Amino acid sequence: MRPSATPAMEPLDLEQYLSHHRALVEEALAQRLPWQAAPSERLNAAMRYSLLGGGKRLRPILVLACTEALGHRPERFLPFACAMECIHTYSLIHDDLPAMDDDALRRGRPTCHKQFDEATAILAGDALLTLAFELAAQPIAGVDPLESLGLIQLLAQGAGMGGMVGGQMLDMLSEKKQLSLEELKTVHACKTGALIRVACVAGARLGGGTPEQRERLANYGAAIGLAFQITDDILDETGDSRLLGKATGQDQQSAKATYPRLLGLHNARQEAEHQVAQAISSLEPFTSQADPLRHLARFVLTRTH
Ligand code: GRG
Repeated sequence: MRPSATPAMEPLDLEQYLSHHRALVEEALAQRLPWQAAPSERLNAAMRYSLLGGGKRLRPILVLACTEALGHRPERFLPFACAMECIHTYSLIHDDLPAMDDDALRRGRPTCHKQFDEATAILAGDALLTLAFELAAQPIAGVDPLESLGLIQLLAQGAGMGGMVGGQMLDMLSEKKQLSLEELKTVHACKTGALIRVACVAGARLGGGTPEQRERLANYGAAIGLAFQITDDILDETGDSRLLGKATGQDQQSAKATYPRLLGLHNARQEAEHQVAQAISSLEPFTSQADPLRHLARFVLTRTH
């Protein structure tokens, strides 16, 4: 049966939680990454321009919040969390290129290829993807290196042909096709959902979760991943491009299949709410340490950017 309403949650200042965790991630991205290893100042500048130029930091925060749900302090896990943000940022840089979405604005600023040039943007994306694996391979105190190896594999699967890149290919091929709802769900699950789910599973595994806890956090991640993408489709139709920091109406212009187009705005919103309710119910056996995850699930639905 569909859970119709989300259960009551303890109050939590999500804004404060998000800004604290965003600051942790941003400090780590700016100060702790091996920037001095880049022999090209231009490549370094393009990578930093995109990586340090805003963004919600949702994926790294999910890694950290899942470890916290299992009773850990988050700082130890920052290198892996940063790896997730590097992969996400690379995907945005490449997605904005003329050969893909051809966007001029991202996170409220000129896209990487507009600020630099196309070749530099391609290389900055490539270097961020590679840097992600360097970070994910950093030993973490208290985490078995074999577990880390498994997480590197998980990251590759979520980011690669079976996940985000595969989903992007399906998405591009689908631009001129009528997709069924099931097909659209597959595109979304791969393109956007895979990385969000990986963030949650990685947090569960880094935090030493039991098989049941891992499965529950994986289900949480899959559900909020879908809710996130449906909300993204809705924001493309109804959102404010100034708040979003990118152009809106892109999907309509390209006649792309989206949740609002296939289901109508009202039903698309209901489906996103249903996914959020599912996500929250996946967390049922967790203590109040999982409250940030519960609140984050609602944030995915109500976000304006
Ligand atoms: C180019 C390999 C490759 C993949 C691109 C992520 C992606 C796949 C494309 C981005 C296109 C897009 C707008 C997808 C919708 C969902 C999404 C990933 C939005 C951007 O993520 P946010 O909202 O961005 O987390 P910030 O800027 O907050 O980090």
